[in-house]
Amino acid sequence: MNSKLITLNDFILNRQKDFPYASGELSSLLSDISLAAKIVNREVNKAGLVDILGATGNSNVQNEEVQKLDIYANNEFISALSVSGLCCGIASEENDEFISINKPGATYIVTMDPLDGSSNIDVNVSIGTIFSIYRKVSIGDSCTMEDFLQKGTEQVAAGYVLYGSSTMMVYSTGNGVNGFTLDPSIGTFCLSHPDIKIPKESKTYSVNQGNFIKFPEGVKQYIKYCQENDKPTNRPYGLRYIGSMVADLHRNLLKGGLFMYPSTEAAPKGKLRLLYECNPMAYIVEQAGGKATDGNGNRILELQPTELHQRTPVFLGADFMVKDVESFIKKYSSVEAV
Ligand code: P6P
Repeated sequence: MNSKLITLNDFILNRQKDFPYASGELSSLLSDISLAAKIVNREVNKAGLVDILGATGNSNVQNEEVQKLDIYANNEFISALSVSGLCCGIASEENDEFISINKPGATYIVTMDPLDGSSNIDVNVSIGTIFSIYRKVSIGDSCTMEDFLQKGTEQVAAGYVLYGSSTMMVYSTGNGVNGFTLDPSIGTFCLSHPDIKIPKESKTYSVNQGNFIKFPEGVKQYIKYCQENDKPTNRPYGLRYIGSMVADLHRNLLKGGLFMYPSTEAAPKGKLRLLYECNPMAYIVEQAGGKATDGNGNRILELQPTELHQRTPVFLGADFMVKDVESFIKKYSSVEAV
């Protein structure tokens, strides 16, 4: 193996030294997640060849059509986390209630979206897995709702797997963000994007422009601002929107920009879920030097969750762009959306 290659497992173990009291359990849990990611990747890569495309004909708690690969991915990550011996509970987008794992002494809980963007599976657009890891805070061996309703600031790790032109795992344990690309020839994630930082020079905004008419007035005015001709501020910005949060966020992380999923009339609290989409992504973005809020000056990571599947408007990416859109939202907050 190339001596320059740093594998994910080597990296995790090397970084463990950053935490003098680390027991190695978090390292082991991250390795278990990466194994499940490789298994899911194998099925994602051949989804067009086996009977795993398409919908199951059922809907999940979000009232979204459940894709066959959603269920496969959910089962794989639940299985990996259950056998790890380190996780005592899982909150998944695919499950109405949290899953309690009877592992006396297990000290972590995980929130996850096992296959985000799954509506794109059948058209071969990049999809992803999003995860957050928290310490168990409740008393006793079994996890309780209290363990899952922790603020995002309490995350001990968060990350995503992007099943795209290559498969990557990007995560942080609070000491910066690092990206690993799966080398299929050796079946190993290798360090490819060390110490990711969001570029300061950002020229892209990412939003479902089709919802424009439903956005709050301040968001509409900000989008118009993005489209104005002003060379000194790199405007007009480019619009990039894939419709898979992991893919859109990953592009912003590497190329800069602002990702927005604002509230709309149809979704007054926004569409994206706090526990397993916005919090992990906000953690990653802040660790990469960016900013993540609900558009009204509230840091995503400081929002107090009250239910497993609650939603929040989300604006995350380059610090100055989040501040800009917030200034427009504040300026027009008294103007009703028209
Ligand atoms: P819309 C995918 O369904 C998802 O949950 C995110 O991955 C993505 O950012 C968003 O919804 C896309 O939603 O309404 O623009 O199709």
